[in-house]
Amino acid sequence: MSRILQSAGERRAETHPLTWRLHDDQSPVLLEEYLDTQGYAAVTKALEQHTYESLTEEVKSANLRGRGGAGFSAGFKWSLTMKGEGVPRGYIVCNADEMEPGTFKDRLLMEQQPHLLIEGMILAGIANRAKQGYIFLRGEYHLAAAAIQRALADARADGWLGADVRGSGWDFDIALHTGAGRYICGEETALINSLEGKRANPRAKPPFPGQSGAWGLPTVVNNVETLCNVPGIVNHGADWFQALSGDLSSDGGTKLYGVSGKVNNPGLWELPMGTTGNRILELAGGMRDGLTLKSWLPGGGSTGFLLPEHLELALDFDTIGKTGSRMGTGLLTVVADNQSMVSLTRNLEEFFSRESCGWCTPCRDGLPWSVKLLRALEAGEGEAGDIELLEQMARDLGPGKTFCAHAPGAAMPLASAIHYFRDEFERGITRPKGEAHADPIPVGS
Ligand code: L3W
Repeated sequence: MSRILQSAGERRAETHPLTWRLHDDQSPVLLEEYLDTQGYAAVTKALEQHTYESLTEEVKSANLRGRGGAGFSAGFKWSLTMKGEGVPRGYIVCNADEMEPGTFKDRLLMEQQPHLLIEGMILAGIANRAKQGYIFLRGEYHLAAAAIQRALADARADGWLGADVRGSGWDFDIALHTGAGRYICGEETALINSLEGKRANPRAKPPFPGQSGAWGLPTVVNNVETLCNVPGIVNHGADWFQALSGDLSSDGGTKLYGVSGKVNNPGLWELPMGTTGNRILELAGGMRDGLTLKSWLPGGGSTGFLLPEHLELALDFDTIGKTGSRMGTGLLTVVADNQSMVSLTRNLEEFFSRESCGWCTPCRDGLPWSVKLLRALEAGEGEAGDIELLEQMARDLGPGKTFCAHAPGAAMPLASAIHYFRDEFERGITRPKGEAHADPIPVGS
């Protein structure tokens, strides 16, 4: 389900830069309509009025932070690639391998507004003097693939891609690359390896991709939503982008927030960055009849569980970061009072265990071990010391112990579930063997 729940009448260009063009019937915005609604105006402006450096500077001062989940400054990433005179070099890679559990925002943008993404990539190409862009798309996203292929062909036919873009003397094209269904390909260096035709193992960083990425050349890897924000910034300026979040957040812009789980009205909304969880849950129509919210994940399986009281907080990178969790992708997964935290955590760790590339020992061996312990607790067959062992494992999977953020991401729901709901884990040791517990979550759900 990639449905934006504000109607076309409510969305405006000045306040909903990502979604204002979208149709209520979810059909894609085609080239002609895109051009009629300021489409590709930012590319024309950038080619006529910007240098590589000034374009990067605009994105940097807008404080555009990566919408893939980590929130790293997009402008800073762009400033890593080599600037100045010389032949075009390097690559722009759009990370469209959206596999974060509970996350479905990039699909909406690609299925319904592929030209916005293409325009953002062209702008990134200009700023970083790249000659080629790649969209690394999650393999299951068939509708997005079709929408992107059509948009690429239309943009190429109209001179926005290919040799001598709009008579500028600069060549830039984009290729669509579909993945084969691995979560780890969302990790940027694993993605680059996969793009090169290698096994998707993450690389050690540094060097960061901006220094040495695909085929050893400077490579900018940005998420779909991040790139879709760039045309607005170039058209209207960094101050306009900053002002979109008003007093709600020091991060600029809007955010595609969403909710899944046992709510009345699951979906997506484009809202000012820093909107509270309470407001987002209200838009989702609250919990389904008879259910109470017990916990929630702020933005994917690799974020930490929070409590209902945290819904009062601004949902932005720094504020949620202070709770020990992360905002991640900003798509909330709600947990109702009749759901088991042990089952939910086991389900997530099973996912992370299956998706580990197996390169680093803590991740390869630690994650299956945590699943084994969680399964025992779920079945009421836990033993004294299991919870302490799980806590130790969450620490051993944490930052700095592995090449990439996969294991630290997996450690977040594990550590936070035990921290906030220890009693549920303890019941896995103390309750009579084999006794069922509330609403177990089946494997693979
Ligand atoms: C230059 C520095 N660049 C950091 C860049 C870095 C990257 C970005 C964020 O994983 C989650 C994780 C996984 N100079 C830099 C620098 N950068 N320091 O900033 O880096 P980082 O390390 O904070 O996070 P990450 O490696 O990007 C973040 C999860 O991603 N994941 C899959 C995610 C799926 C989605 C989705 O579906 N939307 O995001 C896979 O690993 O679990 O928690 O660009 O280069 N000093």
